[in-house]
Amino acid sequence: KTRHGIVVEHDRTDRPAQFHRAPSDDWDYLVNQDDLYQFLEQEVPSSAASDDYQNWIKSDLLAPIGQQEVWASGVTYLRSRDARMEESKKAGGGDFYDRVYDAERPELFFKSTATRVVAPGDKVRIRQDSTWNVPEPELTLFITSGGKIVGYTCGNDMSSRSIEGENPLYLPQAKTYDGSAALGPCLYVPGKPIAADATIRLQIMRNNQPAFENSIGIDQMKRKHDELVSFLFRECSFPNGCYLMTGTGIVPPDDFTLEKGDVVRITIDGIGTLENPVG
Ligand code: DO4
Ligand code: MG
Repeated sequence: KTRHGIVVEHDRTDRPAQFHRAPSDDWDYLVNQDDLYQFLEQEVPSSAASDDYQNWIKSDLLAPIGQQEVWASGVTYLRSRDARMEESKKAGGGDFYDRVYDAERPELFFKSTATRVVAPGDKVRIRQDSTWNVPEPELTLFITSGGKIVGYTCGNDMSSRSIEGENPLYLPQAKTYDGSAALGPCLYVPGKPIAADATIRLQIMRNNQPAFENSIGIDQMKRKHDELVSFLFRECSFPNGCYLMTGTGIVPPDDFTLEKGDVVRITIDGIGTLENPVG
């Protein structure tokens, strides 16, 4: 794979949303601009747009990441709080999740370096020492080093529920391992906040049949995007900008676990579909 993808949602009726290959080889420099939308409007000619978005996604798109760190927020939707209280019951836990849902300070954790992030079409992984695994479909913000949200992508926060449920102190092992994150298919740059009524859809295919599917509106999230970003940037700087997954509102039922060969599809309005087989 050789190229990064960008979808620019032009705010003009004569120029609808368009997919472009990144107009520069220096991804970190390109995306870390507070006026990224204006830059793309001026610098990327309409004629450079590609109609062949779906084929690009299948064949040649890198994850939309250079040297950025990937962080994640947790327990930002009621469904996530309830699922985690349930899974940690045997460990005598649960109360943490209830409290963090209502606390002023959100849960933020370091999710991944770029090297562990999987591109569209490539395999995400489940841990061999984990018995209960799920994908977490999450709207993911791209934030510049100046703290401005300039883009969005689909994120998969692959998680081991058995390891996390055993003890909350195992969270980094449940969340961070090779192939535990996927981002893509592109960086979506709308020039304004993503539509408040955007929907996240998760579909898990097994033997070409849907094994689980569900959807949720991003308006069901407890926290505001700016609120999460302001906590993340309190005592951390990000010279190349960073990604922040905003938490999952979709958790499959407790008897569901991912299997090798499943295909995870995460679709968010405006951004497109991030599809990854499970390896
Ligand atoms: O509290 C553990 C992780 C939460 C999380 O990843 C989520 O809510 O999406
Ligand atoms: Mg998550």
